[in-house]
Amino acid sequence: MTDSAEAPPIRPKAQEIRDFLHYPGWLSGAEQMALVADLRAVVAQAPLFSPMTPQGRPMSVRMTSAGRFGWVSDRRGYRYSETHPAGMPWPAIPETILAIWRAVSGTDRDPECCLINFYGEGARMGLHQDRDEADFTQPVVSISLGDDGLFRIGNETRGGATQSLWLHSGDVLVMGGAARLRHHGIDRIAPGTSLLLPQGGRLNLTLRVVT
Ligand code: MD6
Ligand code: FE
Repeated sequence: MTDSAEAPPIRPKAQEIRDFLHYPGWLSGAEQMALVADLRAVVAQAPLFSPMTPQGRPMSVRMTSAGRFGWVSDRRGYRYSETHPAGMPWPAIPETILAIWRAVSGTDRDPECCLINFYGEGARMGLHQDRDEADFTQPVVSISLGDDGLFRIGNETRGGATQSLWLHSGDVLVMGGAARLRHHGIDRIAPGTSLLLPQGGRLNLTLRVVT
């Protein structure tokens, strides 16, 4: 008998866009489904919540985290926290997610935070920099699941020309090197473009070394 194990997926080559590395369709459909199952287990332990902006308005994105640190926001501002707003520590980052980081990050360190963002119809994320981590030589790796999201990339300083790309389910994006402090955000999602999540919407995971 021949080996019945499935062949490993063929990985895409990176496409460089404003110093970001974009891997369109890095994850196979089966891998995306496995990731969603792992994320359900995380969300069962650390429920999604709607963070308040420091201005006191609820964000349109719902969030939770895995790893030593999670990302929280309230009247005290945005910060990393070792506990969920309900008081418990965050669940561990699933091995399936660590494997993606190890394949694309180019660093020996493992991520200390996996931020899970859920975008329902109408949710967006304004242009921002990720600059609350201690070491900007460590990249941020993002994984997109579910509906398409329109990602906008700007510059290190505010303003100037921007460039947009659609992120599809299974795409991986690496923000390292010269891209690490560029502004970026999600203008909108395209509801109904993916069947991965039964209720629709978009999940984005961002993996970071915090300390
Ligand atoms: C999102 N992503 O894709 C929001 N940050 O929903 C981010 O804010 C992000 O995709 C750092 C690096 C890659 C990202
Ligand atoms: Fe970001």
